Amino acid sequence: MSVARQSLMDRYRRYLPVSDATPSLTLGEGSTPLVAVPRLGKRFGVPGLHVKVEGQNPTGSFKDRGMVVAVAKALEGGARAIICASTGNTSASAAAYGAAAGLETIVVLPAGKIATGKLLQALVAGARVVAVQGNFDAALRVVRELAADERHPVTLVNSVNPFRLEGQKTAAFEVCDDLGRAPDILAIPVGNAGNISAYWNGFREYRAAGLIPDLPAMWGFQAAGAAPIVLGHPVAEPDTIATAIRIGDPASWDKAVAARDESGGRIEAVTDAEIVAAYRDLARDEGIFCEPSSAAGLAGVRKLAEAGAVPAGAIVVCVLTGNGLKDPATAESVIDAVMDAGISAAEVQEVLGW
Ligand code: AN7
Repeated sequence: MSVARQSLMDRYRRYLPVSDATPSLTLGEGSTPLVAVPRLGKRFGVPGLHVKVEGQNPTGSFKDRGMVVAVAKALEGGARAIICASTGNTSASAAAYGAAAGLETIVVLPAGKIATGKLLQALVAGARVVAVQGNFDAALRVVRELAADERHPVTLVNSVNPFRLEGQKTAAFEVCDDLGRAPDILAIPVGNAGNISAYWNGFREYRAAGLIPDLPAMWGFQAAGAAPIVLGHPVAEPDTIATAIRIGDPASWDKAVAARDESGGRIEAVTDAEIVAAYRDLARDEGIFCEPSSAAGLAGVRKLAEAGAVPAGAIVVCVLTGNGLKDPATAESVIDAVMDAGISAAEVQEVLGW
């Protein structure tokens, strides 16, 4: 357990459903950097562009914020085991916090559609991993059914567990604490739609507490091949390179629509090509390596800025939900080849064209 750094549950204790009866638990989650990205902002025509680097959480995604609360509450309630469906990051986080809490962890994944790093994280942490022949939506139906079976008591830690969204709302608090205000626009990828809902809750709570005067417009972005909220109906066979958000029937659909409408925001689609371009430009302009799904918000802001929809001078925060190291296969598709050379300086100079 990290001791020098304030844990997420301690930092925002007064806003969280934790009490003295809640076991303390932390792997060092939260307090992630908000980074100004002026070079990318110039490229997009958005000088006030910032990114919230959630890939710096302990398991490399924002999921740790909600998982620490959900697992601590599961422990408080006497649980022995946790279960989730996942496109990858939830399972990596559940496996890590489950291990730290001494709980058995079971994860159910869509076969063949999980980025390598995420799968390895779950397995190394000792989770039992089951791959099913179906997509995330089918896997979520399976774990809901399993969690309802009283013969095998197990706590469901998908974002339908309300403690998950409680923990995740702390990212909105941090954005406000760092900026001294809310951004004008908060741009975020949308998959199961829990995170956009959690951020909206966080901003509203901070305003109710008198800590910020204004709320941001919430801009959510789905991948074009997995855009049920944009289309207005579930997608039976979602398909995108951004496997983390390959979800056709989001559990928090209504909450995301409410966040959009109450904030005067929008939920739109971006293509895989737009996602990959933003992912690559972020790394090359700013040195920040996010996972492809995480770049959906950036891709959306770029597209809407080109359409003239970003007001001049706006402070825009894009949430980078996960770390690029999780998905080496997509990285390989955008990189230049390694240059081979002999061992002498002259031979290295030759391939460098010096
Ligand atoms: C990097 O891990 O759904 O809209 O099972 O991993 O709250 O679902 C992951 C989702 C964005 C979408 N970015 O967030 C899972 C899972 C990354 C993600 C999302 C996910 P939600």
